Amino acid sequence: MSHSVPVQTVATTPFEGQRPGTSGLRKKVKVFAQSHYLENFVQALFDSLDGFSGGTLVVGGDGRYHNRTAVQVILKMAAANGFGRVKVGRGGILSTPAVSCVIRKHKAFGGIVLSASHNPGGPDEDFGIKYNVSAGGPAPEKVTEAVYARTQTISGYRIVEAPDVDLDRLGETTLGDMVVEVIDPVADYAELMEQLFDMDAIRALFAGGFRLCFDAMHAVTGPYAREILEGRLGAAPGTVINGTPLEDFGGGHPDPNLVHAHDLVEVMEGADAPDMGAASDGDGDRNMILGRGIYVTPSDSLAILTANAHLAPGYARGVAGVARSMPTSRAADRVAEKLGIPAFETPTGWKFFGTLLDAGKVTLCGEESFGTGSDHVREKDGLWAVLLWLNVVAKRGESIADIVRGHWAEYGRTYYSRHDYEGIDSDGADRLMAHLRATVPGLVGQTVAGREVVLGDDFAYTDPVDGSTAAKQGIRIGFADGSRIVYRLSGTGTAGATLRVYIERYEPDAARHDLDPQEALADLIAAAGSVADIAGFTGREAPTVIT
Ligand code: VG1
Ligand code: CO
Repeated sequence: MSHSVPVQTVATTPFEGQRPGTSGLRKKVKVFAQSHYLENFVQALFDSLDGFSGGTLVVGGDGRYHNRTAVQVILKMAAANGFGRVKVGRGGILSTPAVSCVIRKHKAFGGIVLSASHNPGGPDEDFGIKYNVSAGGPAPEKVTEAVYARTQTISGYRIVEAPDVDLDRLGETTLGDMVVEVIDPVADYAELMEQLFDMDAIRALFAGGFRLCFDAMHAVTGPYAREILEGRLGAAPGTVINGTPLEDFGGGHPDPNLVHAHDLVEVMEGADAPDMGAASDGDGDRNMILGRGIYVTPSDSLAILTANAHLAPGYARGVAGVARSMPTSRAADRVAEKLGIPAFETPTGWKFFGTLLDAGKVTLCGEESFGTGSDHVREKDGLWAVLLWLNVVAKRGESIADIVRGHWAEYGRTYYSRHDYEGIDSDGADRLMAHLRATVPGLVGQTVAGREVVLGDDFAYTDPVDGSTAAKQGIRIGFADGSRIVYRLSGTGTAGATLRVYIERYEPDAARHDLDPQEALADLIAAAGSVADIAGFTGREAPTVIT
């Protein structure tokens, strides 16, 4: 049954700067709202893909301002370009891990995620678009570079002339020859979670009085967390706070860290704090884990989950290998060594984990930026990490603090911190990186911060599965005692530049596991500032955000 709707080819001219960064194309809403801007990018994407005619596309976003408008455009362009079906989340909502899950489960050709993740939302804030391939993961660089190249030569895009689709009613309608299926955004994802975790054990944990506070930060995870935690697992009503997705995330910055998740931090620091605190970001792929009186760094979380994943039914067979992004601390490497499994170090961004996951070389992956995930999907997954922690706590019968301290006692503690200098001048940032590129290799053999420098380079990566390469992925300074300083510029910002400085130090002595990380790292932090002359190049005396 086909309803003929006119397909229009609209003439257009290229926009500059449509190059996807660490995780898709992110710009201010005002940029995306210009006529033809989104359309050009979407057409460039479709022009760069082969063989989707009649295939299925998954579409959803984090619900931020402009989400619904963009979904309607994409539906009409997908119909005009020959997709057979689009599965779109009700209200245009799908978390990033849910998109990955739906693509995989329904063998879709690919998916489009509308999100700028942890960046604020609203008319004056950020928007973003990202393409995921049929395995469910972010498109690799060869795809994103082809899309970018196409945006520079584009002269027209295809779109059907039709009224908007009702995104709020579940079920199927047609747009020309294409079926639009509005799906429950939570159902497929929740079913997958039930297959991975010991739901009975977690239910018993909650029934026994264990209390969790989950801060959805007014972003996409609210409906998922309510359904799974309060609905299926019996956590007390009110466990999920800020659980309704808002277009502007309540004016906040939906980034689950100690600075931005202030509502959660207040609960955890208050009298009668719950046993566990957790938060997720704008699009639901990040997580922060807190215990009573303890903050679990994302790097430690990856290491601890690697050591304990076998306690969850989905990972009972063990972990094949673990991968972390380069700036993520080496805590997971020490677990891998003990387990006798491989550990991989990849550039920043989830797209670099895809080949390793597809090849079965790794089961768990993580990034220091509050990202943890596994081979269940091809994205990092915030709620998944919370559920795995709950599963581990339920099985071990220990508090989060005891689990973390026990881990440190067994493997040593890796003190870790990231210092961000946000919104700095791009030229200064580029000059700082050029200065480091020129001088850091010469530090090898010298003493910095009382330690011998054994490594000084700009990280370059060759994918062990497909041989693809990525250069200039961050300046590394490695010391003989295992300490590291890493510098890189953010690839997700929309204004100016952000310098990220990552600092870590390994401390095997359990008698010294109780230091404040900023104190434990003080000499390395000072060295990081002087080696890069951060004050000189950026004009900043202190970072804007410390995590
Ligand atoms: C940041 C993080 C990186 C993460 C990326 C996308 O990138 O550092 O680890 O993969 O955000 O996460 P950058 O280039 O700004 O450092 V999300 O939750 O924004 O999709
Ligand atoms: Co995110």
